[in-house]
Amino acid sequence: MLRALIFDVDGTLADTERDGHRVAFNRAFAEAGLPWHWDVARYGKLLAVAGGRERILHFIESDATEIPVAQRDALARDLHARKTEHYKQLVESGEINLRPGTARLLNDAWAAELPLAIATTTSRANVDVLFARTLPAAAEWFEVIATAEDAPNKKPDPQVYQYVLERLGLQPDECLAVEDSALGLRAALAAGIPTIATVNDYTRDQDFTGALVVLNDLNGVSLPQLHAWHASVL
Ligand code: XBP
Ligand code: MG
Repeated sequence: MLRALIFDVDGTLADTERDGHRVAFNRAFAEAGLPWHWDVARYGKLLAVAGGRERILHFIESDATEIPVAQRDALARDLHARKTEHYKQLVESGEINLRPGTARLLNDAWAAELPLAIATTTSRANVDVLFARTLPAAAEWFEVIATAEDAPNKKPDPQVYQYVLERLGLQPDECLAVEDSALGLRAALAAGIPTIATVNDYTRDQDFTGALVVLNDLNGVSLPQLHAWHASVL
């Protein structure tokens, strides 16, 4: 029986990466006087590393080896904190919208009293500002909002999903996860949660083996359809 829906945020509920997080990283680099710039294609490759701070560290290790090893952690932490401020400003200025079908599906689940949760790798501040700007009612819709602060081991580690399951008090097979990326899918599956994929331009060609279904977006997806997909694995 399906007792809860667990949503990823970045790439799933909203297209946040190309015009949100990527731009915010570049603003933080420019502000710090660094000559780094992540274009759309390069950022797509960098998304293989989950977590913004981890992504910056990975970039330093490959492209900025002149930064002394002893300074890298602190630099990545500082840049990431500034990046979060730039991201919040971008969202507040209306640059980021929800993806098709997401608001309606969340609303339907809320109306049907099907519990909702969030399992994301991003920081809590980013989730709060996104909901405040795009879906003000949403803050009270989610029984659990689990973010980087709750689960430091980033996807594909299942930690954030395990945290959500514990907080919901549910078994993995009583839930359905909704993810946009292979990393997210692997995290949810590693926690034992049946998962549907809703892809975007960055993730379309990734390996979604194990997903119940792979969709272009959530437009037209109904609650009965979600129940049917979930029932198909049991
Ligand atoms: C999202 C991430 C995050 C964002 C940037 O993955 O990996 O790192 O790209 O946000 P998922 P932060 O959608 O699988 O949760 O800079 O706050 O990490
Ligand atoms: Mg995602």
